Amino acid sequence: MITVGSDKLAAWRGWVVLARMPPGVAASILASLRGFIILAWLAAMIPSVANAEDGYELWMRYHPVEAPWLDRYRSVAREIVAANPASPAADELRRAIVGLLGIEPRAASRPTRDGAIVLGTPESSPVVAQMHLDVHALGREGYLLRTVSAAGHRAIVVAANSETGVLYGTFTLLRLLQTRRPVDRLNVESAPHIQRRLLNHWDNLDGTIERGYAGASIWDWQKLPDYLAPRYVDYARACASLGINGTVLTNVNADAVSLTPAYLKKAAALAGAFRPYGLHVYLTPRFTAPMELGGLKTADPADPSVRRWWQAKVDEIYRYIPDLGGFVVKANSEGQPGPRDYGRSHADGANLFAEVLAPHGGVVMWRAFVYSNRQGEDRTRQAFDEFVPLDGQFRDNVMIQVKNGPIDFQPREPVHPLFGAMPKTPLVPELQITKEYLGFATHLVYLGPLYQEVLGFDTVAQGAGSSVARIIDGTLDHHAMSGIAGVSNIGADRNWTGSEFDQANWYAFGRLAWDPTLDARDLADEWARMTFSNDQGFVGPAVALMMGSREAAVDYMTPLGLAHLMAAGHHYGPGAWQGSVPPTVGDPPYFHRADAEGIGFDRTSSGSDAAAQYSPPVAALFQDPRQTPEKYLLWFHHLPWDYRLASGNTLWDELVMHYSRGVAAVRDMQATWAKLAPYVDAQRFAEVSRFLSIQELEAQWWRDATLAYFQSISHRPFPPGYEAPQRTLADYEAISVPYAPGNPGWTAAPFRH
Ligand code: GCW
Repeated sequence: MITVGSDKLAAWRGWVVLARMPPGVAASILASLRGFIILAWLAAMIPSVANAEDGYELWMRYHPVEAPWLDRYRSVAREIVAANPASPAADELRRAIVGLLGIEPRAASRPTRDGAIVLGTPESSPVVAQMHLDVHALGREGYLLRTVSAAGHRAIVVAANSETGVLYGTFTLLRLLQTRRPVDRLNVESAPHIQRRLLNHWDNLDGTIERGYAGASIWDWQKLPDYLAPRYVDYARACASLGINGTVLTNVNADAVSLTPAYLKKAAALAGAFRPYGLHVYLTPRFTAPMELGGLKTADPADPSVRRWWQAKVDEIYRYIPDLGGFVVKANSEGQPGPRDYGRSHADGANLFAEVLAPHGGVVMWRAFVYSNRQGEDRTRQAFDEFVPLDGQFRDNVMIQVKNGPIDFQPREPVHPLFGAMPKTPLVPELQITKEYLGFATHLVYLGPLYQEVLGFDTVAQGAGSSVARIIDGTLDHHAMSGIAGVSNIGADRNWTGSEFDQANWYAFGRLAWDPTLDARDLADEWARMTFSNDQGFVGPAVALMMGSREAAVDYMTPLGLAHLMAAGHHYGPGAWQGSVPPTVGDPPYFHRADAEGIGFDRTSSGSDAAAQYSPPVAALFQDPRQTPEKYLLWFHHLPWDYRLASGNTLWDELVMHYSRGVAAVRDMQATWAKLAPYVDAQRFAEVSRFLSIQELEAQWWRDATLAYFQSISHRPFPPGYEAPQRTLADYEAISVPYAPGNPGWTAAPFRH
């Protein structure tokens, strides 16, 4: 295919437009300098499926607005009144107005005409100060957008208590324009529900990313600190556009080298690039760094020399990065060192860091992702058993970071029983944005519904209405601190996330971090409009496709409460048969427990009793297979193959139906997407199409391989109308994926000096 550079193409289209105009008009346009801007903009106005886009712009895609919105929007965006015209907010607004509306807004120090947009805080902007707006309740990061009369002119004011708040408000105003909402009578106020809204990058210093499917790390450690790639600023813009205010630069499987002066300088350079966007850097200390870097004999948190070492190290870090957010720590988990190695508790370990960070205002996010691989134990129980007794023992600046479910980012899990069980400790939910267990970058799985399911889950910890959202935002237990973390899916791929639609997962995470009560469908709608098209012919089907995609993946991977049936290690593709007999903890057969009688993990009182870790009303539901929601059925119960479900079907038949439905759903997604070609540029359209073909093949692989295996145990026939697997179980078992990405081996993190 011949591709034309987009600027050349734009110029060409401009000439076409010009040639169609009356000669006098064309000449006068060409005569003026502004004419060139108009020309380029007109060029971009012509929709063309040939014009390739590569996804780099994300949802901050300021392409021309169509009539009738254009005139309405132009009339409110003729002038920018900003105390600091070079601020990120003013810069973003200007860039967006030029792109969206094809006009160059005037920069002014006070409104001189109708249609001004005033940006600022009461402190920074005399114009805002004169409006006497009540910004107090907005807090440090909230903002308001209001249509006002200023200096006798009609204006929109974006006001906040900080420049970051102004930036967030500006992005909200832009979202309204990008999604074609009316902006003539604005009255919007918003403040974040959660204070620390973080991306967790699992990026290694060698440029690889654990569970990363979008290429190498975007942090170019080798060129830092002297070279700052422009991409860092675009990253910070994208985060700010959602309200994400923290970024953990490095893998929780930590490398002590990240705390050496050379690397602290690199991290400080990134922090400098992010600072104007309100984005704070966090680091991941390795627990044994005092030994590896400091030459101490121990890393025992009770040892005074260890404390002194950390104190000095943290003081040093803050000299490089005065506004560091704090530490995220993985300890005594999957081979990482930690306080348990010295007979100390997780509270002892967390408090060690908390004590040395406190004078600098830093926090510790201590992960609860600990589990036992001891034979006979239920892996889902351990975090609860280990952490609940520690509730109340953590210092004020410690938060416990808890994965959304008790296993590990499965397509579906019931929420982690720790939510609601540690009322004295602020809990940070950890969601995975990267799709480790969801088909990597080539499966289209919109995670908004998963996040919403988690955040909206009612733990009934303190009576009905004790949702996870209310626990984590601090309102239920009156905590002064709150946070939320998403494991990033960002890499050096041009489109950032390895696929166009995976951008939506970054988007949905960020928006829900700001307000966990938002609706996943609304977020899909916003994202689809901003990223692709506002045409209703596109938006409706695209949103429907996105909204069904997570359930499709659950169906073709792990329906009815099954979990962890992925191939070992890299987690790509099915592997329900993998493991020894009897299965070791962590192997798929350990999780599904299929045998001649039936399938599922008994976590009721007759089994591991993990159901009892939930609050009594919830535990009572999970205890009884008739009351357990079917989506969690085999998570909590081992049931006979002929057990009758609500539908009247047997469990075996229903399993076949779910797997088949998942494949059919992917085919529907393909058919939907095929119809959307007229609305999407060629490059992105083709990529999504090809990825959907891969997904369809792999959904079929998942269905056939998994059912072939379960059938070898259940010995039940496929229900009428349902096709048998395409190949034999032995064929599926023989498939191996030797170099699947993102799987560096998690006991790694060697110390290299
Ligand atoms: O999801 C699992 C991954 C590991 C990861 C670990 C964790 C960073 O398979 O690669 O390690 O969880 O969250 O610590």
